Amino acid sequence: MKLIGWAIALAAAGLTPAAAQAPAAAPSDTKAAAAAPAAAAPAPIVYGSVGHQIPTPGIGMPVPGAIGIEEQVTPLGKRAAHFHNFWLMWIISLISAFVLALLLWTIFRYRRGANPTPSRNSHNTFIEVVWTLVPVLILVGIAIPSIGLLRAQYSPPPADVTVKITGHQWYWSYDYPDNGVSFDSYILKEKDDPTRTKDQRYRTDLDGPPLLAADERMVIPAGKVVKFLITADDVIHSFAVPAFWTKLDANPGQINETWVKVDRPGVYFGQCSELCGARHGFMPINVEVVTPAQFEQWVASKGGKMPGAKPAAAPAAAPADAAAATPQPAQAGTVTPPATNQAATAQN
Ligand SMILES: [Cu+2]
Repeated sequence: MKLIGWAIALAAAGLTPAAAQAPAAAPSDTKAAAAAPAAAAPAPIVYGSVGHQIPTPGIGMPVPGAIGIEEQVTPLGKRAAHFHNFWLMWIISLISAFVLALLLWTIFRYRRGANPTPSRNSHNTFIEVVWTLVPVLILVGIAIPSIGLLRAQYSPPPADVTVKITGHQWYWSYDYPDNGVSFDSYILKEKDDPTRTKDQRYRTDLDGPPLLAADERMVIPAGKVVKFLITADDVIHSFAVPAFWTKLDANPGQINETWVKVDRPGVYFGQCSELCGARHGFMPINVEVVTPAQFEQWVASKGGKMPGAKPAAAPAAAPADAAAATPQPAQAGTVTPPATNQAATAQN
């Protein structure tokens, strides 16, 4: 019993036999950590490297004064935008013009001065059949391509990459379950933002437009089918990237699924599109589309692996692999200042 009592006492003090050996190692770790801040100061961002590609003005972002839909970069988006711009807009414009012309004609032709004795007809079978059938035919004509689009949206082809997207108050987190990569993404504050801490990275035009630039971007490969699994861990958010034709609610306890295939590399911006609280307007979405080779490089820089590479990488060899991957030219600059996310969490 005494032994058990001692064991309990040691455990309570955090000095279980295993833990008891730790203090010997801990001080050296602490020293290393103490020495680290000077040596491992936030690495400078290398713009143009993977994860920090420079956005193209006007592409994948809103443009002041512009109207209409953003240029689409996914097959579904192109199809939907074409349907909207060249069918729906024409149909509703013609119907509106036709109804306006009928109204004007009625107002002038049948005014009291021009038509003192009004007709007393209350039925006209032919015209009643026409004004019932024509709208039905128009609606059927619109419904057929609409249903085809919906079907395409909810019938994803087999995914090459899967990204789980979680909305939080007020930031996004991205997990690549097949690659072992996970990170959070916060808005980049302006340089003169009084809530920005001294060491917190601030936005520049190379990151993206104000209120739309994030410290970490979701990176996906071009020309590949990417499945998005969208959820939330607190309240309802909405994952929206206009250039992808993507807007899907992120509901707690539920996973909504959609997919994209982006052929053109670039940086694409979006925002949470569901009122989710005080800082709803400050949780931007940044998606960087890179070549498949750059994507592999990015996954390695995040400490992950490509699914096919799993059997080759034994656990013991993992650090060596990571080290081998590091010296690649673009890697050095892709390290994000470690303080950023934590500081941002405190700020948010
Ligand atoms: Cu939100």
